Amino acid sequence: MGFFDLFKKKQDNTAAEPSQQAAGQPAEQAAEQAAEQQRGREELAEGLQKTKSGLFSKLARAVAGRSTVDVEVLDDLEEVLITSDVGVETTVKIIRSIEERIARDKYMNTSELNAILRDEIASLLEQSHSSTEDFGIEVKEGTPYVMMVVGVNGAGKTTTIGKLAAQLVKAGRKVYIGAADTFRAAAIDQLAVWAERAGATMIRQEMGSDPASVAYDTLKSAVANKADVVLIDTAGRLHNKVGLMNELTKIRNVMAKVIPDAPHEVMLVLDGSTGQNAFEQARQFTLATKVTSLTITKLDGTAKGGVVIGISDQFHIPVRYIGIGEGIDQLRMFDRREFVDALFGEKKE
Ligand SMILES: Nc1nc2c(ncn2[C@@H]2O[C@H](COP(=O)(O)OP(=O)(O)O)[C@@H](O)[C@H]2O)c(=O)[nH]1
Ligand SMILES: [Mg+2]
Repeated sequence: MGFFDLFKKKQDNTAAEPSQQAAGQPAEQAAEQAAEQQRGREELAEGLQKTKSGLFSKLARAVAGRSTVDVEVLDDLEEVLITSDVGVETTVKIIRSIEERIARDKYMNTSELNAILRDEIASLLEQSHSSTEDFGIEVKEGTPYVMMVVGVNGAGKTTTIGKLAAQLVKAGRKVYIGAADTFRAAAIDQLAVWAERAGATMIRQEMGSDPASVAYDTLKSAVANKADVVLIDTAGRLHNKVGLMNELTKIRNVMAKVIPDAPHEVMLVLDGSTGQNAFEQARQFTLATKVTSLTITKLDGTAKGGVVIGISDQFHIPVRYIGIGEGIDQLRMFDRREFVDALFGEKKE
């Protein structure tokens, strides 16, 4: 995407937000936003640096000294993708698609490989936001939008909720957070710290209390206080599948008593640095409950960023957000173009 497109896109967004437009000069503001978006891209590229350099050095090795994409190059490419945690199924899909292209065009130069890979990967990823307003959440006027956040311990649920709440509050939304991970007192306190930093209201009970009861209280309170968004933190104990399924089902059922179509979103948080383990967690959780979106955390400091591609493709669940650091502003709305641009460098037009 060129600078002009960037500019244009931002202007469109501004037009959709009259309150912001009134606050400043539209042209100046658009330029400022374009600059901010550029900073965002740089930060994303920095966050994905390890995945990028891993992938690139492997790709460079795969094509070294070869000019055409032949069977050997494809074999090596397959290995590169698998060792970059893209996953076997998705890798096979990508390779097959490149083979079809070669069969059609008869010949493919290795120098074209990057661009082709970028297109293939982008086409495998689903776009998960229709708008960047409200940090990608479709807030409905009148009823709180309820998101239940699931995932194993340590995946980054609480941190992600805190970061997300901060963005929503920044966008002018009233956010309620339910501390339904009642397993450890420290978990509730940690969430309380995040809620305060974000400027959100947290609803809690004693440690050890029923998570479904906390969720119920949170929704009741959110409705009474006309909140825009409710984020429900949960405990991710994977002691056994049936136990997890029962607990999540119970929370869901109780929420539906307050708001019939809640939860509107069930977001599974996965630690990207765990690579293949994240695939396994996605398998477990999708069996236990209906998962509608994903957040992949800790992509900073890992070379396993390929998991984003494989998990999104294999489970047909869009990636909503990615975590690229522990800081409050280090949660990004996932954008497939931005993601491949960050991995492969911006496309030359
Ligand atoms: N580097 C990095 N660390 C993260 C990210 N997201 C979460 N963490 C860290 O991962 C650890 C576990 O996070 P937490 O939110 O408590 O996980 P939970 O058990 O699923 O609630 C904490 O130390 C977080 O600071 C991220 O995107 N990048
Ligand atoms: Mg937690």
